[in-house]
Amino acid sequence: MTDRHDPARGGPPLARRVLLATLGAGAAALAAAPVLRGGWESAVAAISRNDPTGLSGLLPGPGGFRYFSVAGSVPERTAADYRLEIGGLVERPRAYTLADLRALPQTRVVGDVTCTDGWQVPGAAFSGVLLSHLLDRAGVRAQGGAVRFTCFDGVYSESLTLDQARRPDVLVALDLMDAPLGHDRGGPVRLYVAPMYFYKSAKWLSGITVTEQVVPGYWEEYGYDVDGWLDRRA
Ligand SMILES: Nc1nc2c(c(=O)[nH]1)N[C@H]1C(S)=C(S)[C@@H](COP(=O)(O)O)O[C@H]1N2
Ligand SMILES: [Mo]
Repeated sequence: MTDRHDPARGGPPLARRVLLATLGAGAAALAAAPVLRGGWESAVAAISRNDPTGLSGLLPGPGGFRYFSVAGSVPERTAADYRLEIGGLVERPRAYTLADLRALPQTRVVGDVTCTDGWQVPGAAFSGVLLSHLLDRAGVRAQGGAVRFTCFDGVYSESLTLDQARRPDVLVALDLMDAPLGHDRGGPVRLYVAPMYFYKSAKWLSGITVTEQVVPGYWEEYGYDVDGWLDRRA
């Protein structure tokens, strides 16, 4: 068995999901089936929002998205105080402001957002700077083999191999449906990794570090696939 959470395999019906979300906040949930980890994810999101019923993580938010944060509260960053630091194994480390990022060539990527919990947002349009463009500007050194992402929530992290990071459908996203990303969606800047489960798309992005090898991210420490492909043939 793999650690994938393929919705095509079918999850429990909604009522059971609610129950799992309520009861799943224990170590047993981590050791159990992938479906239970979906419940765990809901439970963490719900607890972090101070909702003991576990229901809020199951309700669709604006545009069909559901709010997830493993951090209890996340500071807001504005155009004045937002910075994205790019460093690690690069020739030219630097910090970008939001205006710097907006001044770079913008790319629009449309994908079907899919969470391992089973919810989907078809045809989500994210726009921003290609990650490959930022990596080229920074100049990846010969030893660089992977990219690690850190977030200003102070908790979440993700990673991609350099090959994955250079795909033309991987964005440092500033807009969703042609409007600036709001705080709940991970704004002002989040990652959008279109070909992978949405847990790869780190919200509140604040750091991009080129490393030698992949460093497993937050959910990957709990058993999620480091390669979060929606479709293995991608
Ligand atoms: N910083 C941060 N990024 C994150 C997460 C998180 O908890 N913290 N959750 C991930 C998961 S599991 C999902 S499904 C999506 C949820 O994004 P949304 O809240 O915009 O729907 O963000 C991903 N990126
Ligand atoms: Mo998720």
